[in-house]
Amino acid sequence: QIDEAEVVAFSVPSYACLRRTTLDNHNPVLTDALSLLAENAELSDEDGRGVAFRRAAAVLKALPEPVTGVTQLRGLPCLGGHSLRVIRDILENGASSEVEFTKQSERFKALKVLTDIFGVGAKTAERWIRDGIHSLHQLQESGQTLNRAQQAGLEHYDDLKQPVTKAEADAIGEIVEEAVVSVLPGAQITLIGGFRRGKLTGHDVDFLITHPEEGREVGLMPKVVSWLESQVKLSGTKQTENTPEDTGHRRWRAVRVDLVVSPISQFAFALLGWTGSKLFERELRRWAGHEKAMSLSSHALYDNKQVNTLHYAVLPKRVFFVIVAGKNP
Ligand code: DGT
Ligand code: MG
Repeated sequence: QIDEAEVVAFSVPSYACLRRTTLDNHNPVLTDALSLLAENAELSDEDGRGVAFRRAAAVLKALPEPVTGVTQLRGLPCLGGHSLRVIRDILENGASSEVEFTKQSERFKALKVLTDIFGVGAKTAERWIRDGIHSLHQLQESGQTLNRAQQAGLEHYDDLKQPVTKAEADAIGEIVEEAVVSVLPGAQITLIGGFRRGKLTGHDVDFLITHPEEGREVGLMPKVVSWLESQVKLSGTKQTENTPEDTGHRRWRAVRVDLVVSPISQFAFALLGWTGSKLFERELRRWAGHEKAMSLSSHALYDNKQVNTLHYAVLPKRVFFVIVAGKNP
């Protein structure tokens, strides 16, 4: 039994955006468990619980060493009774019964499989599950009508489930850059999302597009999309066009791409707002609002006491798609 006085106690700011957090953390078993419960809550339309588990996981991610006992967590923010129960369970028994139960549950497994299809959200998956659809096979057999995104998602399911590497993100960056400068010379693209935070893999590749001259970016997105459609086939059949020697790492594969266009006057806010993580952005906005009486969005930052000084100029322009791409053979 460890003497309580010898136990390291931690201290972290309560707003996640005020903490320094590294890519790797010292408590992956605990943070994975809490993240799984967060995911389950989000997929079950329980966003409040989802955020609570995300916040708890984020606090553990910020700790400088592994947690060995719950007494070390005394006084830490964002650790509610439920999260603490899960943590204690893991520290004392090696696993959390709730996490293990969730992982094994048919409902969670079905929600995961179905929402892993590009274009399928929690609501749609929920409806399908109510209709007895729990697997891709059952979905295909069911005769459910799928929209275009979902059809592409199903067609490229295995590809899209594979994490995107930084090398692939860079290769896609070159294609997107070519598209963007072809339709608007002088336009600039910036890698955003997880890769901008230094992650080595991601579930998609996110880019922010702007032009140094305000207004030139208007109408850009449909042109970029048509260029890509004509040049790389957004959900085409490039795989079958591989020559026999062009297999292996150079084969074509589908990757999720998320493009955001911003006028240069909003670029800084868009860059900050789309770099993530989702929890970081949420906390930054909460901190701005509660502590600074200011409103932060991906478009602007304004002082709540002088609301009239700044207006939202335009609505966000954003498009998601699946790009079937690789290095040109
Ligand atoms: P990933 O792709 O799984 O490696 O991780 P991230 O962090 O790249 O996440 P992703 O791609 O879903 O989103 C990139 C960032 O963009 C995210 O961290 C916050 C922001 N973001 C995502 N979805 C939305 C949205 O619907 N609205 C706004 N304003 N921002 C969003
Ligand atoms: Mg991303």
